[in-house]
Parts: sequence; C-alpha cells; structure tokens
Amino acid sequence: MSPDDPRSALPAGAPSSERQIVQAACPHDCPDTCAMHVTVEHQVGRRVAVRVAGDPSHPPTRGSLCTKVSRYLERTYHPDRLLTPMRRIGKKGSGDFEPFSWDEALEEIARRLGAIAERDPQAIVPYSYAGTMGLVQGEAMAQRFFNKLGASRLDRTICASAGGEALHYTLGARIGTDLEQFENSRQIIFWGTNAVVSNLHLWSRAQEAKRRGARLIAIDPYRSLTAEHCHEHIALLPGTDGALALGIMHVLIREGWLDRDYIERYTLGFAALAERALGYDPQRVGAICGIGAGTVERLAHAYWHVRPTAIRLNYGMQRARGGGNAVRAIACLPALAGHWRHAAGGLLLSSSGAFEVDHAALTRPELLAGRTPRTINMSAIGDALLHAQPPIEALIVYNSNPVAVAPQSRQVAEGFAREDLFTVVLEHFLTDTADYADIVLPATTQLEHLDVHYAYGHLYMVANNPAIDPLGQSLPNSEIFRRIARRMGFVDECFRETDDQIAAKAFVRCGASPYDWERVRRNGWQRLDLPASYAPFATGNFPTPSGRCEFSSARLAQMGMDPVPDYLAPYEGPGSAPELARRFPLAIISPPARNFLNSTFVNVQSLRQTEGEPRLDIHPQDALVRGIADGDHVEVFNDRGAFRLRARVSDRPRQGVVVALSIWWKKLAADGKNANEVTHQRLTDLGRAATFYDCLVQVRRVPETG
Ligand SMILES: Nc1nc2c(c(=O)[nH]1)N[C@H]1C(S)=C(S)[C@@H](COP(=O)(O)OP(=O)(O)OC[C@H]3O[C@@H](n4cnc5c(=O)[nH]c(N)nc54)[C@H](O)[C@@H]3O)O[C@H]1N2
Ligand SMILES: Nc1nc2c(c(=O)[nH]1)N[C@H]1C(S)=C(S)[C@@H](COP(=O)(O)OP(=O)(O)OC[C@H]3O[C@@H](n4cnc5c(=O)[nH]c(N)nc54)[C@H](O)[C@@H]3O)O[C@H]1N2
Ligand code: SF4
Ligand SMILES: [Mo]
Repeated sequence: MSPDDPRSALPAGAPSSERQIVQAACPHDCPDTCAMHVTVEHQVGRRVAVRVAGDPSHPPTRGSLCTKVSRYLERTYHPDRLLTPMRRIGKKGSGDFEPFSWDEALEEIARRLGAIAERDPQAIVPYSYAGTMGLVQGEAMAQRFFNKLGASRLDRTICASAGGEALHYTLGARIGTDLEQFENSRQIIFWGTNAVVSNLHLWSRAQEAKRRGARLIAIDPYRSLTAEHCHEHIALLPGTDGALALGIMHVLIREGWLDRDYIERYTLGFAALAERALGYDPQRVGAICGIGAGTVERLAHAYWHVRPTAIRLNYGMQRARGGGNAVRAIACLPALAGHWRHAAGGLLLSSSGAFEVDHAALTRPELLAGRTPRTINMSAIGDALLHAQPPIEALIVYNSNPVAVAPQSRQVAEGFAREDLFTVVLEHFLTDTADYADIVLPATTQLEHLDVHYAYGHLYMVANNPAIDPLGQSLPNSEIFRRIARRMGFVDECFRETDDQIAAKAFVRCGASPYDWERVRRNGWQRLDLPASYAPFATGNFPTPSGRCEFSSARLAQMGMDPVPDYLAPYEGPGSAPELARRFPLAIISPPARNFLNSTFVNVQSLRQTEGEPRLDIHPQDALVRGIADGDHVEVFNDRGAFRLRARVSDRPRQGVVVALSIWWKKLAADGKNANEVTHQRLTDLGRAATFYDCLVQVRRVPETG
C-alpha cells in the first residue's frame, strides 16, 4: 500500500470483531445526502460488504435509505463492474474493448494528452458532473490536474445553475429553510418538485407536518407521486412558473397582504417589483399557466393567511428558458409575505451555500499560472464537440454519462463518434458514454474510497470511510488523476496529497466552529454550527451587496439584464413559436424516475425491473385524438429526433403535456434511444443552464416491432 493509497484505516474506534459497521455517505446527486452504515464481514482474507442501511442517529437520514441506494451492494458487486483498464478495439460506440494494463493505459494517456497540450492545452476538455457529490472524488485532484495542464474549463450547468444564479441575485446565496424545520410548517408548497422521488427525507418531514394539520400544495404539470398526496394540485403548463409567482404577487399587493415592516427593513426594490406585478393580474396569469384565475387568487390567499408557509422548490421547475427569472420571482415571495420570520417558513431550493467549501484548497487555481483557458458549456457539449474553435481534441469524462444525459443526444453521440477525438472515460460500468471511449479506466465506488460531503438539502457534513478494498484493479478518481499527473511529470507537491489530506482541507469552517475532519470522520457526520432553530433571514442578513433581499438587482442591471424578475415564455410554446407548436403540439417533460438516479442504477436489474420499460404518460384526450390506447407502442418525435416507448394513458399529465420518466440508458431501451433525442441545447435566461423541459413534440402510434 503506497502512502496515498485510499485504503487507509477503518474508522477509529470501530469494533475489531468479524463484523464491522463502517460509517459512510450516500454519494449521489440527491439533496438528502444520507449517512450510511455499511456492514462489513471479514471473509477469507478480504472484506466483504454485506449490508447498507441508513444511520439512525443522523437527523436527516433517520435510519432509512431510498430503494435505489438500498441496492447499492447489487451495484457495487454487479457482474458488469469494470475491473481493469480497457482499450477500444471496435468502432466508436460499439462497446468493443480489450483489457490492458494500468501501465500501458497511463503511458498512452500521458503521450496523447502531452502531444495535444504541446500545441494547445485548451483542446483538452474535462467533462464531469455529480456521479459522486464527494469533494475528494469530485473536483479536487481532477481539477488540479486540469489547472496544471491549462485545459479548457467546464461550465457545469446541466442541473442547477439557473436556480443557483437566481438565488445569488435575489437572496445572495444558495441558502434556505432547514430541512429539520419542515415538520413545523403549517403549509408546504411543493413547487416543481416530486419530493417522494427525489427528496424522500424532506417528504417524511412533510408527512409529519400533514399529520399535525399542515396543508400541502403541489404545483406541477404532472400528478406526480408527490402531487397525489397533497391537498391541492395545481397543474400548470411547463415553464410558466414565473407568471404564476408574479400573479400571486399581484394579488398580495392588490389586497395589501404584505409584511410591510419586513419589506421596509430587509428588502430592496419593492416599487419596481410592484410595478412589474401590476401587469400580471390573475386573468392573464391563468391564461398563461393554463389554470383558472380563481386558482391564482386562492393560492395567494392561502399564502398570506396560513403561517408559516414553506416553499420547497427543486430544480425541476427551472429547466425552461425563463427558469432563472422564475426562481427569482418565487424567491421574492417569502420576503413579501414575511414568511422568513419563522424557522419553518421561507423557501428551500438549496442549502449548499451554508457550507464554506474551500474550493481553492481543493482545486488549486494557482496552477493555472496566469492562463485563462476558454470555457465549454457542458449543456451544449454536442454543439461544442462538433463546432468549437479551436476544436476539442481530447475529452476526459468522469462522474457523468453525457451520451445519455446531455440534451440533443444525436449531436452528442455524433460528437463522441468523431474519429479524431481522443476520449478517456473513468467509470464503474460500460455506460452509453464509455462505449465511445478510446480508453476506459475502472473507478471505485463509494464503498471502496474515502470522501467527505456537503449537502444541498440539509446542514450536515457527512464522512465516507472506505468499507472494502477496491474491486479488481479499480482506483479512486483521485488516484487515477494523481497517477496521470505523475506520468505527465507534474511534480507539484499538491499531486502527492492523500485523500485524507484533501478531505482535511475541504471546508474553511463548520458554521461558526472550526472544521475538524478527524471528528467528522470519526462520528460520520457533523451539523454545521448554526442555531438549532435556524431561520436564515428572520432579520434580514441577506448575503447580497445591499444586505437585503434584492427584488431589483443592480448587479443584473450592470450586466444589461432586467433587474426585476419577469416571466419569459418557453422557447418552444404556442406563444413564442406558433408554427412549431402547430406541428409539435405537445410539451414533453422527462423528470427523474423513482428507481433511477439520473442514469445511475438503470443497469441494476432489480431496479430496472421495477421501472419496467420506458413509458410515456399521455392524457386520455391527447391519446384519443391520436388513436393511441393504453399499452400501445408510440414514437415521440420532433425535428431533432425520435424515440419510442410504451404509452400509459392516464390523467396524471395535464392535457397537452406528455411525461417520459427518465433517464434511461439508451442501450437498454429497445430502440437504443432516450428522451434526450428530442431535447435541445438552448440555455436558460440566467446561469446558462440546460432547458430539458422546454421542448415540443408530436406523438404517433407505431407497430410493436422495432
Ligand atoms: N429517484 C431519483 N431522485 C433524484 C434524481 C433521480 O434521477 N431519481 N435526480 C436527482 C437530481 S440530479 C436532481 S437535480 C433532483 C431533481 O429534483 P426535482 O427537481 O425535485 O425533480 P423531480 O423530483 O423530478 O421533480 C420535478 C417535478 O417538476 C415537474 N415539472 C417539470 N416541469 C415543470 C415546470 O415547468 N413547472 C413546474 N412547476 N413543475 C415542473 C415534474 O413533473 C416533476 O414532478 O433530484 C435528485 N433526486
Ligand atoms: N432528459 C433529461 N435529461 C436530464 C435530466 C432530466 O431530468 N431529463 N436531468 C439532468 C440533471 S438534473 C442532471 S444532474 C444530469 C445528470 O447527469 P450525470 O451527472 O451524468 O449523472 P448520471 O447519469 O447519474 O451519471 C453519473 C455517472 O457517474 C458514474 N460515477 C459515479 N460515481 C463515480 C466515481 O466515483 N467515479 C467515476 N469515475 N464515476 C462515477 C456513474 O457510474 C454514472 O454513470 O442529467 C441531466 N439530464
Ligand atoms: S439517493 Fe438520496 S435518499 Fe437515496 S440514500 Fe442517497 S441521499 Fe438518501
Ligand atoms: Mo440534477
């Protein structure tokens, strides 16, 4: 074992019997960041994980994991796990590989990248997202490597940047209501979020609130598993949330349902916002959103009269052209009505800004040595691979599966298929993306490496101790980049840091207290040192330049943008693209399936069996006019592409909207395609994010075969 081997000691104080419980963290891109207990048995000289369970003592987790991660062992010990480096022997995309040694792999990577870097390091591009949310196996050693190289930078916009920037310009940071307070709310609005599926541990708090008499409201074009358990479901048209928020404001202002004291002390730009909201009377908003004016009135009434009200926003509602403005408009509501005064009121989109991650210590920007490489937007990777100038010559993919998850998949696949592109993929499995690699490198799973996590849905740091040795020849991302760096002759001290040393530098502090990695590691988790009854904006303290909630943003004005939130119609809709809407009259959304996590777990058989096969939820009226019956095979298509699935006729989606729960591995679908065949690469108003749910299609019945 080398000193930087991640297979470092088991947690201090662990019992030395045959069975051991290792304190771990769920690595997935989920707001809940559960603390896990991994039970390990010592069997003939090796450690075998035999059980994963939620940590009962960790307040957000409270002892339960979701169904997906309960199957984590099935994933880790999957017969298809990549166990050796592999090189391509077939056509790109064919998935034909042969094993070769780490030594050969590192030699070839160093040689190919070295030759490109000599001409122009910006021709090398990293592509990664949140396959693991860990700070060590995410952007630490990897980003150091790319900084030293001078590679292109990646704008990581595929998920959260529209809403993130919206919060930044409105509240000042990604800060919100404490998960642990939701059970004390009197009313919870699930706005564009299917918490039963994607935020289980907040949902259980909401159930508790419901038992105590709280009202639950869902705002969603689809009667999701969450919406069906709420008292009220408002099924608006996709991408119209900004208008609804302005409509609520209109009524609050008209009726004088305003916390004037809060507005005066802690907000900026009320007059400008009021003027904007004036134009959004319930009649107009009802028409834009495809709901009745009375619904807008009723929602505003409930929002003012039931206190405290907490809004749970998640990222589902910001995946349309106006997603940033919509989040800005919604984020103004708690300040207008004074709900921030209560710990159980306000709004939660993300809590990640409460953590002071030490990005500079993790990623070492000084390694850039004054260079300012170009930036490639990950949400338009198809376009970039085909058209960027200077061209992308090498792509290093880790913690992501772009061929399945990036929009406008046909272009993405075309880009990945370029014969002159050198592609390296670090993975657990031969995903749709790995199939296009020149070299695939086997990465460890969360059970096999060390990490430390922040969360975007609660206020706890969570430690991940390695439970078992790496399977086969797999290595942690950190170690893979360490070895590539060494092979390329990078001698900077930071490339010798161990995972443990990196984890120890991950945070600047832990709320009001110092960050103590050893303690977090030993206990498994640590709440940020914040007041127990955390109410972040009860008395203002917004981390904006003005210190106030900025209804009007001078920073946006300076950039030539609208300083006050407005409603921006979707790119693809009858208002903004009438001709397109005539040919493709249905809006498609493709939100997360319960048993998958993005495209992760799709290859875990028990979970895929539960999901069955790719399905399209379609309203009975929309099905009828197309001659589609429940169970028929259908094709969803537009000018960008087509994919096939089985129709499920029900009134879960509102009329005019079809729903394809996602994200399927393309190669595990009968036609080798998924919902991203029809999505496009246009970006949101703020944050340059993907607009997956801003998409028009037509649907037709097709014969069962093919
Ligand atoms: N089981 C599971 N959990 C997950 C994931 C997963 O794939 N599976 N993915 C994780 C990731 S990466 C993320 S970002 C989060 C996402 O978390 P969320 O953003 O909460 O995503 P969903 O749970 O699908 O909820 C989105 C809901 O928004 C609705 N919706 C779509 N368009 C609109 C719209 O324009 N307006 C409104 N009001 N509603 C709309 C959809 O119908 C859906 O019910 O979940 C995380 N958790
Ligand atoms: N149509 C449609 N498309 C979408 C979305 C949608 O709702 N609809 N959602 C979007 C959203 S919100 C997101 S966040 C993105 C998510 O897209 P991605 O970030 O690509 O997420 P995953 O599909 O889960 O792929 C993560 C990959 O990382 C790998 N991985 C996990 N841990 C490790 C590790 O430690 N090392 C290495 N090397 N690999 C690891 C997993 O095996 C998996 O293949 O997709 C987006 N795409
Ligand atoms: S995916 Fe989310 S809910 Fe499931 S175990 Fe991980 S953090 Fe918990
Ligand atoms: Mo996401």
